[in-house]
Amino acid sequence: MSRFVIVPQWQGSGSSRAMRLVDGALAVAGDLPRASCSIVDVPMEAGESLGTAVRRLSSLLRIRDQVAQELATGDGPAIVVGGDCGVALTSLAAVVDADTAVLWLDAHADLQSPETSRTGAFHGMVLRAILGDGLPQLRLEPGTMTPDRVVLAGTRELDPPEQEFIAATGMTVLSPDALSDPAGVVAALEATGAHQVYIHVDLDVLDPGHMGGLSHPVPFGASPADVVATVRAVRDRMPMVGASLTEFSPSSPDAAVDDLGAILRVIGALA
Ligand SMILES: [Mn+2]
Repeated sequence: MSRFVIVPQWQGSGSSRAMRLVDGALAVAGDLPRASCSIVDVPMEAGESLGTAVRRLSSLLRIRDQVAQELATGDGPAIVVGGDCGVALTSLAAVVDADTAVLWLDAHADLQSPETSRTGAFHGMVLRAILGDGLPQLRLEPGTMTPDRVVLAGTRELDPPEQEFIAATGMTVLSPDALSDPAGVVAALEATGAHQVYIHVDLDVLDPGHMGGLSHPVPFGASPADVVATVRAVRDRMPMVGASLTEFSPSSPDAAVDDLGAILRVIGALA
């Protein structure tokens, strides 16, 4: 799979520096083969919450439709490059079926709901939306993806409502250290009973020592080598139906260059 859909969406982020996600998406695109990239022309305006608890909902819905159209018209599955984590909803929706597991590589669980989120930032709610919770206009149909088919990995910053949701559903959560044992991650995915996988990489799964361009860095993360080895081991064992790579947020073009080596190694494992 070597088709990339670049989505410079910032509207799902809660960061005051969310616009850096636009620079990040375009910096990644600049290092990928031009012929294999389509860049979605996302609106720059913030948009409105439309009376809901999701900030900038109107823009998120518009971008969702644009990305869905691009994924539907292009040739075969794609790797969707954010932008914020919210793009994973549309990316996964295009490929998911009942035999698909999700490997969610992220420092955070992204399991807030509109009721529990303090920021209204959709990128903190996206996995919950994938599980069918949240606004009816911005989620998967309930039952499409279920908690028993999700493996969170590299997770190390959970808010109390997320901890409660995980405890209630029995979702599998693997620490960053677990990524040094790719066979263990593969085993967790096989234990879901699914035979194919969707892989989501939020770059904040990486340790801030390896990745500077993060708006929500969390210490004690994984190394790029462990993430790459994990993705390769998973793909050796089961077909990957789609992927997303998100949240690159460089402070400047020079700073972006420092991170692109690690990012391209991860993309190389996904592609
Ligand atoms: Mn995330």
